[in-house]
Amino acid sequence: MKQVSKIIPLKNTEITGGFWADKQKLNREVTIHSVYNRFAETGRFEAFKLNWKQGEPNKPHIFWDSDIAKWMESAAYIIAKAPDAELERIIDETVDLIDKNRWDDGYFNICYTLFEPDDRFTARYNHELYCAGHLIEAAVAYYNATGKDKFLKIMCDYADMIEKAFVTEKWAEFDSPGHEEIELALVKLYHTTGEKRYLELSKYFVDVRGQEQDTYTQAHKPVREQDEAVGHSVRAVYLYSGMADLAAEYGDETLFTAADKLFDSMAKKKMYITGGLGQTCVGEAFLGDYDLPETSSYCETCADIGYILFAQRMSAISPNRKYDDAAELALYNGFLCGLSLDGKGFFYDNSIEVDLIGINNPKDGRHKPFYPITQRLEVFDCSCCPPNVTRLIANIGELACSENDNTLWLHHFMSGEFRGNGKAISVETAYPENGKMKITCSGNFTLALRLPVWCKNYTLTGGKNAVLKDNGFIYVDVADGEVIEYTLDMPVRFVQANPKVRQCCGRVAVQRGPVVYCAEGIDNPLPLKGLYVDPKNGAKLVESPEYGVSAIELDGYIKPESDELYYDYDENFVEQKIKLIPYYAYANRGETDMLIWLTRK
Ligand code: FUB
Ligand code: ZN
Repeated sequence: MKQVSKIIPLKNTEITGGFWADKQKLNREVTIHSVYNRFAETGRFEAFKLNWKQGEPNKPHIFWDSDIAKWMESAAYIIAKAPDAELERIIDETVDLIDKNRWDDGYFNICYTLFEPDDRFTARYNHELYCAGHLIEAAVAYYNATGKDKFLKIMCDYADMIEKAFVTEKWAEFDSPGHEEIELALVKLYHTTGEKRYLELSKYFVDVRGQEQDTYTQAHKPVREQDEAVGHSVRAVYLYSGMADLAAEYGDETLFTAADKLFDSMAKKKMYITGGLGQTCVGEAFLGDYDLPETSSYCETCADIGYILFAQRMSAISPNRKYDDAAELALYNGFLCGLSLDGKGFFYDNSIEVDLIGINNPKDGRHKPFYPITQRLEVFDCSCCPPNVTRLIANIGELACSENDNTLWLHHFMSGEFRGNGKAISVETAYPENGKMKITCSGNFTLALRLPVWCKNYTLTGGKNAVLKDNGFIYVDVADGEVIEYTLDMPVRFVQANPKVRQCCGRVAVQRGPVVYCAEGIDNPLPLKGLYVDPKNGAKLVESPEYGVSAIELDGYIKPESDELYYDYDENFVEQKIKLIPYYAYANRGETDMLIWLTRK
């Protein structure tokens, strides 16, 4: 199996305007600093001094290394595009602390150094390799952004120590990591240093997985035999991303085929309409196929981030719109919902339906069902999501394009410059507000444009020999200086779920382009399930600059008032306008009911 294309890296991309430029501006000016402040207040940066004493506040936690690592990675991507002395100072200070407090053999881990120095690599679930992986990713990002290699060398020493502990000297007391992450990180370290041993170490961790009989950490069977996404959702998508990386590097068809099956297991049987992943709070995990509860959804923001990164890898290896369409659903809905419009608040778990009566019903205290939080928070005890959000937004340009010798693929639509080898494109678009794209080409090559499966009509002008291939991309030959006008028709669509999704039977969701819409109680009469929609009535766009895309108004219905609890069915309805907003924008106006799946008249 040969990798068809390679991702165009951040350094060869510029986001120049539109939807994602706005999100990156908010990320750069507000979110990265807000997360820094919360992490400083809670002692996460202080913890790197390794001088916490019993009885002091802010006792370090086993994954604080990774929280700060993801923050540093985010800051590195921001610095790469917009130099920032303050961000650089913070990273350099933290790197100095890592250097000062690491072990002579290269090991670094705050909690083990402080609390269990004799127990390194004895407890599979304690996140040492997860934290090491995120620190490696941060070091790679910082080196690529600044050329500074101190952090990178520190993490190479740590990776070398890990290789000794797990492979050459084998004194570690477990085989595969309890939380996947290091696999994909080691491939990045290999790409940056050219040291093949890091690739081999990543392959070791992927190949050794499967004998622990542990579904929660996807260690229930060898990864090449896995065909269903199970267990903890974030662990899963990080593992699958590592599998994709290794399939590409080794041309391993079996590994790619397994990764493809796992992708389909999520995209076709376990993904919410929002792209959300993880149906249950129990283990932050997947449930069975088509079992998609709404008020108790889990849908951790990190899970969608990992899924988007997994899809990006798969669609570079073997360009196919199925990967990008599913990633786009997660990107514009399940992922983006994790961030408040003001850039300071985050969802850790994301609701698919908010029913405040159900949530606030008096409970006997013995059994209160799980409900996701209804308002975003600025920081959590377990704060993995906030710095994960900042790093994806800061690096969003890398989602756009991949290339090989003669073709450039446009996977995700955003205004920007994307420079490949001997070929480049400049994209101007207001996507996802509309589907119009003006693509100016530099060089003579084949341009491959994704045609989302939701798009039934499109226009394409410019170029020659345009052909839509089975993988859902339109391939068109372009000449230097040529301008391609590519427009996706984006009507409001009413979407139904497979009847096997028992929770959604008889209801419809509303989508426009990649954006899924929802009704909030603040805009509509309650109960929201008492709103009836008729897809035949069409829909009206309502300009809503505060969201970045239009809101939608439907000519809907409600039932006339009645004092009866039950009574004979009738066809009596009262007309009722129904206002819908983008799902990613819900819960920005206070706590209120929210519904995606609307009752069909
Ligand atoms: O365990 C580290 C991170 O914390 C996981 O990826 C998240 O699900 C949260 O549990
Ligand atoms: Zn998270």
